[in-house]
Amino acid sequence: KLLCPSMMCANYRNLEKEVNDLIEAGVDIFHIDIMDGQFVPNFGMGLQDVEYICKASTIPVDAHLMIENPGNYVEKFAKLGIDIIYIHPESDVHPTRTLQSIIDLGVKPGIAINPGTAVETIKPLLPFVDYVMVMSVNPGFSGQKYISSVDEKIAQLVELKEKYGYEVMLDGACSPERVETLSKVGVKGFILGTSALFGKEKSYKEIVKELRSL
Ligand code: S6P
Ligand code: MG
Repeated sequence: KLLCPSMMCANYRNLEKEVNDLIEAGVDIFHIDIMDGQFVPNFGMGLQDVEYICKASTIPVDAHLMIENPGNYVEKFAKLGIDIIYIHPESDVHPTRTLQSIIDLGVKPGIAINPGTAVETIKPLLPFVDYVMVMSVNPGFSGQKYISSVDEKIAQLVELKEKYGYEVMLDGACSPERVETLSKVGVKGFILGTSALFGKEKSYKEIVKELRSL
């Protein structure tokens, strides 16, 4: 499984230590939430954070673009060294064009889909992507409640993943219990925020070890 710390939940007093401790704990991909205050009613991390984490990291880094018209910004993120870009098809009138430009920039393309977006709606995009990230909370904030109606969508996307060649990821309220049950049904990657990784008594190393063993 792929364990992906959501860096907006990290301790900003010492980002360098957070990055190093997480790498040492054995996480797989850093997840960076980018928000524009339009597509979602919040602001996330900035380009300086992206630049710093990309430079400091020895593992892949993704950018989850919760912004309007993501196509206007993908080049900026590619230049900073981002390895995977997730766009929301809900905020892009030309998602296939944007996904193609992500591919042309040498970055791995992904889509993140809101709890209210059906698989049927995004089916034409599946041949273009390496990752489909199911949002199990409405995007914008950490610490929200899991919306269980997405379980059906997860099953549909797992069913289609070999045909189109992508991995299914999950973002939002990924607790250890959910990592366990959903990895068994074919979800490959988990975005870890306050539900599993950050603000706990145990060290990142212990938590990652436990999550791996589930
Ligand atoms: C929120 C963002 C997510 C969160 C993550 C937090 O919209 O896209 O990546 O940071 O889901 O995790 P948790 O466990 O606090 O819900
Ligand atoms: Mg996210």
